[in-house]
Amino acid sequence: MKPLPYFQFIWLNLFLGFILSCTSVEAPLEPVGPLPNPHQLTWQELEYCAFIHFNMNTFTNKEWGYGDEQPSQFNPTELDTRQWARVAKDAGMKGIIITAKHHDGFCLWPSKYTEHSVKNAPWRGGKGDLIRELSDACKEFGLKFGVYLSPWDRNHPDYGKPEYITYFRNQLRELLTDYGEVFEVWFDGANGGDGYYGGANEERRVDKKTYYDWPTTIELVRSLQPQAVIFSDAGPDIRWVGNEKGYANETTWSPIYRDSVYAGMPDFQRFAAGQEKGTHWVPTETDVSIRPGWYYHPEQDDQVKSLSKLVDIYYNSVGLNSSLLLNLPVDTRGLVHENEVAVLNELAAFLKETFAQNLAEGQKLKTSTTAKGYTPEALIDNEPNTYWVSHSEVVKPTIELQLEAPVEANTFMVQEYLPMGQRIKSFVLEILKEGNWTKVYEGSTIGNKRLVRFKTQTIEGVRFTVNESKAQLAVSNLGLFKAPELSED
Ligand code: FUL
Repeated sequence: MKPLPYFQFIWLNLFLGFILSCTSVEAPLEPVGPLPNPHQLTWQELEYCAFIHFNMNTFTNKEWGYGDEQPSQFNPTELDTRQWARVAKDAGMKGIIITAKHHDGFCLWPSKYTEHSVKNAPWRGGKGDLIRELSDACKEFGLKFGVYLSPWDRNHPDYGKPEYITYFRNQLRELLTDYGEVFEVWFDGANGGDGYYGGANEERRVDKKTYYDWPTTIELVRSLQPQAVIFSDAGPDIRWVGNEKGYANETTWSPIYRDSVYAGMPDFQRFAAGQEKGTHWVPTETDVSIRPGWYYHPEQDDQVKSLSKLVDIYYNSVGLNSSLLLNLPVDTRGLVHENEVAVLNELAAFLKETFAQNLAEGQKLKTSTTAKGYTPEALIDNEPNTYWVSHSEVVKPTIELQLEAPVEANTFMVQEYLPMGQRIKSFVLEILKEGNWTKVYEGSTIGNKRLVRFKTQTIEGVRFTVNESKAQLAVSNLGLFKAPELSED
């Protein structure tokens, strides 16, 4: 059959939409699984958090300590977790995740199960507990608090044997019992290799699939902190984005075939895009450091990422159905360095100015289809829990924003209503300028949030067309914004 000319096709759709909205019998909106659980939904709203790498490596100027370091080397001079929390809060971040123990095995809390911790460090006369100080600071500043506990331990003599798993779980129990509510537990996929291992100085390889018996550890987390989401390559709740550069995939499905993934698997990158037909909801988290290293190195003081780089990362993580976990390498004083503070404040000001005013609010919306009982106004009511639904029969549904007067804009935002599942497979964005429609972007998935940037121009409208979706659309928010211009680096 010959395809219909475009205008006839649009009219046919509008007509069909009209007929359908007049019919009284309509099937209720069915969820398209897999679906997020309530804890994942809460996490999804955070979008932007701080990762803090601060531990023994800060003092040895390394990225990966071998495990033979001495607690006496850990001695920050001005450690102030309230400064970290204030910086994160001012930056617009919603939580902090701290490296309680990195691969070298040194513990930032006085664990009962090892001598390799702050209890034998000169800091605070051996009475310090950094995890306590940080969890208190997070509470004070209204931030969520999360822990990174390295499964690999290059200090522990039992690493590689079953006894180590008991040790690892004992530590996890301490962290998840003694410090109040934890929002995220972070398990690194990097593990196994050479190390000190209590003086053995050898290479220890583990079977990453079986050694850790993850299901039992996951149960332990669930029993101690049921609201916490668990991050690892394999989830179960949040997955790695597949790179440490700050960029999510253009196509990012939150569902994956979770049962075929395990933490530390070598070809994990192929899971970066997720899978349209995946069996479990496991959204991505984009972890990236604000400097080249995860840990503080004085020689990198002038290599802090620029505002325009961070903005690019923000759009390519938060704006690509992911969340941004931006690492701040706390320095040897025990403070977030001034250079970081300066650019984080610039980023906060940029984001505030960009998203303060949704230019779509109060404007007219025309949709090619609206299912009975829903209204397009739900898209611009500033309410995340209301949403608009298209008719299941209408193909290529469109949402058109008709501006009362032309405005300068350069950013478009759209969000799917996640409790009903991720549906959109591909879309086109057009702008109306001097009466003509021009395509500015063609993309794939949406999910939690899609941000599209286009050249700053004065426009009369925007048209969002979904070319392909798993089912009828359930869209919760739509926005048009004008971001301030950025100077190139
Ligand atoms: C990696 C680790 O090996 C790095 O040191 C860092 O902690 C990063 C977040 O994850 O896999």
